[in-house]
Amino acid sequence: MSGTSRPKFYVTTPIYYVNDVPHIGHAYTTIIADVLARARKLADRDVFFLTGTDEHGQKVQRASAERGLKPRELADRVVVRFQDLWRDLSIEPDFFIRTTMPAHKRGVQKIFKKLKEQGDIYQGTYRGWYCVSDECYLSEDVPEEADRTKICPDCGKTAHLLSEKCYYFRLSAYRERLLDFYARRPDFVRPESRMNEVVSFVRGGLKDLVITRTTVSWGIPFPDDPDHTIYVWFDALHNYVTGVGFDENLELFRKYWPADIHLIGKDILRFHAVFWPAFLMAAGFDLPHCVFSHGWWMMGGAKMSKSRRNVFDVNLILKMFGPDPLRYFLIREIPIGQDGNYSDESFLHRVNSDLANDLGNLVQRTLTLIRKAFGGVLPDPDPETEADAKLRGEFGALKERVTALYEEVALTRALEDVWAYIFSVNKYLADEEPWKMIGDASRRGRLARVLTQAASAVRGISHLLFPVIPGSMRKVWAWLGEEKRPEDVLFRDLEFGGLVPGRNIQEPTPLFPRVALKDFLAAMTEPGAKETKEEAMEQVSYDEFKKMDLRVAHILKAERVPNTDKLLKLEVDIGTETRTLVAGVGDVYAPEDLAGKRLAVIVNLKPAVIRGVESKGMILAAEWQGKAKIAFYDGDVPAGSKIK
Ligand code: ME8
Repeated sequence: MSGTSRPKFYVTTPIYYVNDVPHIGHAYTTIIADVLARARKLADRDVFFLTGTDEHGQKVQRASAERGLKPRELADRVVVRFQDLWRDLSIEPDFFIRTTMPAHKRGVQKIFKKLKEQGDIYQGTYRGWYCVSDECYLSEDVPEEADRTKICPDCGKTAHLLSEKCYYFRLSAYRERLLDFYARRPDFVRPESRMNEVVSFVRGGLKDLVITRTTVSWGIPFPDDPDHTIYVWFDALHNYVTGVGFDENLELFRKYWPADIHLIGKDILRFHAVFWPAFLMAAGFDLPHCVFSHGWWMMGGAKMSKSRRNVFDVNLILKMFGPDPLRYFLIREIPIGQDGNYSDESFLHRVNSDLANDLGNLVQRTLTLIRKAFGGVLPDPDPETEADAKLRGEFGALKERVTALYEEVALTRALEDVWAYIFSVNKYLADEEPWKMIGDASRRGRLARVLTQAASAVRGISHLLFPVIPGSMRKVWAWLGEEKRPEDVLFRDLEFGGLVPGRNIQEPTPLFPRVALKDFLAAMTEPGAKETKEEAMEQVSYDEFKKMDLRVAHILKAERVPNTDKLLKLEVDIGTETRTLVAGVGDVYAPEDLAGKRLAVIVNLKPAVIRGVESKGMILAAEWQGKAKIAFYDGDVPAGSKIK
């Protein structure tokens, strides 16, 4: 690829919370970013692609306590799940940032110190509701006699009243500058409809922002006042500057900042399009070029999310199909910006119809014919006829359009255009009927021309599709006897006639497996398949199992943990002593149903403090349809009996 003056392109995804494992929604944003990064590289841009994880805050702190882990331990486990999934989906970021990295923490502290010194930050007290699920302050004003809890209007979970000392960021002072910025840069937020939303929000007036917490210890200490930690969102947003070198690799930072595209889901638009530019203005950084907000993947009419339990196991699809069908489906099915509904039927239709039938068959048919007719080596062809020239000409126009559509982030349309061309090539073959020419010596030159044309089209199509389905398209180039990989050739150097005569064309294997709907539905509806499994199943030795002290326990007393939806505090007799446990089963079992019951408990689990109650052990229960099901012992098994 060419010299040093290539324009840069810096693309980011949100950094994802590590309270839970990744699902299809996270995969969607990250696949779009990967496709853009690959397409820009082929357009000769110097690309930096950043993704990562958001590891601090109350949500992660709480999720780790529920599992009896330290926040860092939970983060270390979950981060691997993200990294593994990205690898399995052929997603190749240039850097994976974790907000627990020391360089990130130092960068954030440096920026906050500067903002404080220059008067953008001041001290105060906050009183209002906070939704931990969204890590978000509710905007409503609080009356004197307020309820302690309130339903969060965004996610429907319970928000709790907070009253704590904090630092504020003077966001209100940035209203005019923001409006002026939006007016100058109407493309700052895309799609356009989202820009309008942002402008009317800011026009409506901006309140100063709470930016520190005193009741959340799992965060970056606020400079010179370590009783406060930085509110997780303002720690997280700064990953976009620290992940690209601020302030420890300034050469890298100067090269790539500002970001060209921050890709996000529409749920977090305000943070990126209002608060983030205000912070950057205050800190004196250049502003990003674009915040691109995409729609939501829904299932059964609701946004897919782990907390709603309407996500399916991405790993199952990967096991059956490899990465490319899912990448293709997510990009092709809905234009970025709109919401889309996932169904197993629509996924499989795209695989069987678009990938296996249209594209897979074209590749298979063309290469197999070349092997059959010429032993895999194309001889010199006859000159082009009008139909041959038309196929070539159409490719030239397609390349112009598709590369422009990649540039505009119109990825669905780029794929639609490539597919229209695939139809043309399939029609060309149907019209020319090369299979009827095999063995006819007088038509050898013509046959060579038709197959050269088809193979050139396959080669070109594979190059244009490379950003979306890289693994399969690399295979096609290798079968065509190309010495280079698609990523080694720039879009502008791609020519229709790039096939060198005399090269050896390989025997293709089926590119995309065709799967029958009933087999796919059966696999997807197996127990557990709809839910992403929490941990990869590792084998354990008997010695490891033996370390767990499992006992029969008798429940003496059960009561709800105040202000929680599903936590119960249980007093249990484990034979040798009475213990207190906290169990997340209160949404299924009422306390009065549990008193007197016998069940299995792991008694040597490290104690954990959950909502202020020390839990010394854990009850065992099955998880079914998102709810706990406890197996009770009937009869009179004594408390303390060993389970092995
Ligand atoms: O919000 N459809 O992290 P998060 C489409 N840590 N995209 C979806 C989706 C769905 N159903 N569900 C999730 C956070 N996403 C913060 C971000 S950035 C400085 C901090 C994607 O783990 C989408 O990109 O809740 C959404 O914005 C993001 O995951 C939210 O991920």
